[in-house]
Amino acid sequence: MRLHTGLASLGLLLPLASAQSGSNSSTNSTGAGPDENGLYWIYGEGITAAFITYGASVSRLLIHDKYGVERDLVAGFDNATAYTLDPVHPHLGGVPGRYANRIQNSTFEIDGQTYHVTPNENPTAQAPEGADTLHGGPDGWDYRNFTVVSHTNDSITFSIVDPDGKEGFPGEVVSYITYTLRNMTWDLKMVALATTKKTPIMLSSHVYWNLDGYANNETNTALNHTFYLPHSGQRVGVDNILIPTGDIVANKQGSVNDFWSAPKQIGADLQKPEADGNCGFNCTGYDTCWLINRSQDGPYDWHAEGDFVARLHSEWSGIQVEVYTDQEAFQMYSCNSQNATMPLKTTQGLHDNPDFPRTIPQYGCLVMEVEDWIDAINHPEWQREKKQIYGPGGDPYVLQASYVFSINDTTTS
Ligand SMILES: *C1O[C@H](CO)[C@@H](O)[C@H](O)[C@H]1NC(C)=O
Ligand SMILES: *[C@@H]1O[C@H](CO)[C@@H](O)[C@H](O)[C@H]1NC(C)=O
Ligand SMILES: *[C@@H]1O[C@H](CO)[C@@H](O)[C@H](O)[C@H]1NC(C)=O
Ligand SMILES: *[C@@H]1O[C@H](CO)[C@@H](O)[C@H](O)[C@H]1NC(C)=O
Ligand SMILES: *[C@@H]1O[C@H](CO)[C@@H](O)[C@H](O)[C@H]1NC(C)=O
Ligand SMILES: *[C@@H]1O[C@H](CO)[C@@H](O)[C@H](O)[C@H]1NC(C)=O
Ligand SMILES: *[C@@H]1O[C@H](CO)[C@@H](O)[C@H](O)[C@H]1NC(C)=O
Ligand SMILES: *[C@@H]1O[C@H](CO)[C@@H](O)[C@H](O)[C@H]1NC(C)=O
Ligand SMILES: *[C@@H]1O[C@H](CO)[C@@H](O)[C@H](O)[C@H]1NC(C)=O
Ligand SMILES: *[C@@H]1O[C@H](CO)[C@@H](O)[C@H](O)[C@H]1NC(C)=O
Ligand SMILES: *[C@@H]1O[C@H](CO)[C@@H](O)[C@H](O)[C@H]1NC(C)=O
Ligand SMILES: CC(=O)N[C@H]1CO[C@H](CO)[C@@H](O)[C@@H]1O
Repeated sequence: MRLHTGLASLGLLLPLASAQSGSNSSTNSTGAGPDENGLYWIYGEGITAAFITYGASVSRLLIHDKYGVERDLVAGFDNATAYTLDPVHPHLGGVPGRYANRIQNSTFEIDGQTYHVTPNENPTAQAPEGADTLHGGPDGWDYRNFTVVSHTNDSITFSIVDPDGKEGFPGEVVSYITYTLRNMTWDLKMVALATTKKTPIMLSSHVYWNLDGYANNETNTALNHTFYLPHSGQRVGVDNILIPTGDIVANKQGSVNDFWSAPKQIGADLQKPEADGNCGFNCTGYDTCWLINRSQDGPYDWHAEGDFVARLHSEWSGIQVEVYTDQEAFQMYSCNSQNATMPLKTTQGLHDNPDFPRTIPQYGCLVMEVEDWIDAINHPEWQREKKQIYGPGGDPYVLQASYVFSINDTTTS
């Protein structure tokens, strides 16, 4: 196969050829390989996680709460095969790609040429397959098995080769996803190269969090989680199927979408009329792309301690996570469409409380996605092309993030 020389300059020349064959020869040299459930485990101080090849998804993320009880904070299934068998509950902890979030009318233009990608959301009479493309299409990256190219005690690297024309996207994309654990911290690094043609690339990590490990005995929602977006006074304006209109909207202080002026519980404003329709037609809640404005204070180091872009905290468990990233937008989805059909894992929930069935109810979780400005490929007026369009010989796409966990035992009473 062809050598991807661009990766060498990134210090990323990995045994792609052997990995491509699907063998496990390179996976067990340093790590232990998958367990009987198809999970690849890695370890850091105070944190343990497991991943699966399907979507390069995180399947377990274990942190001890303020009482010392281990909690599994991410939604998913007990074993790797179950993910592929339940198409109704997708995107569980994986990497949406090659273009996360929605593409208006499933089209975009590069250098005067129009491309049509496969639609998969919001079907209408005129567009029976869908009016837009969500998370890279019906066979986006998080519906495919990645290859494990490296697995050690504290780190795992997955790769995917996305062929030219797949889901309608131009050119081949080769990507490496590396997850590493250290002291109470989950580090993510995603690199992608457009090897043959110019193409849009936008990745993210799509985890359904519940900082109580879905085991809160007072409420089974995440509405009492406190959320804070200190750099996000603006958001991307959307229409009633969540397609960006091009307008950048102010989150006025005290409004439903204001999480910048002070931390606020997710449920705090959902009774306000302004919350109705906030996540699309007939939807009350959040599925919002906030912008991250940091450059006003000059150049910044995205991982400077204390300069997180988002913070989520649950008083019940005491578990807090601060999200650091080099990305310039942040999506939060409050699980508005969950409807108590997604089962909890055996590692989660209450096993003896009839009040709380072992499923995820509406508002029972929270998705947090670091990303670039959504659908910027259809908004040249935003001038994001260098962050969205990649081609052979150019810079690689890079996404970095750190999820820093701690125990914050602040109580409001
Ligand atoms: C994986 O490795 C084991 C142990 O070396 C070997 O027995 C097995 O055949 C390998 N499987 C594949 C698919 O190569
Ligand atoms: C793996 O990492 C954990 C956490 O850092 C450590 O406690 C453990 O000793 C390591 N195991 C091996 C085999 O290195
Ligand atoms: C995997 O999980 C599914 C859903 O919980 C279950 O039906 C299936 O039996 C499990 N498979 C294995 C091999 O454990
Ligand atoms: C992906 O891997 C899972 C096991 O981890 C397997 O059940 C499934 O068939 C694989 N899917 C494809 C498309 O290879
Ligand atoms: C949507 O795309 C189709 C071609 O797929 C085109 O005919 C139509 O004009 C587009 N609609 C809008 C609103 O851009
Ligand atoms: C982990 O972080 C905690 C809190 O910041 C610190 O007290 C501890 O020394 C760190 N451990 C290591 C091995 O760095
Ligand atoms: C709820 O859980 C907390 C923390 O584990 C525990 O202290 C408390 O007793 C539980 N309350 C009930 C009613 O079970
Ligand atoms: C939990 O959230 C509900 C709804 O937003 C609110 O009424 C209640 O006061 C909150 N409870 C705590 C302990 O913060
Ligand atoms: C609006 O949502 C509610 C509950 O989510 C549902 O019962 C109702 O049918 C929906 N209405 C329309 C017009 O879709
Ligand atoms: C629950 O949500 C799933 C996924 O959106 C959907 O397929 C299913 O029809 C819904 N079930 C009920 C009972 O509303
Ligand atoms: C702990 O959480 C509370 C409520 O979310 C917040 O006000 C406080 O700043 C947090 N403390 C730290 C050290 O992060
Ligand atoms: C898949 C596989 O072969 N896993 C093995 C990797 O190595 C560890 C430790 O030697 C074994 O326990 C696994 O079975």
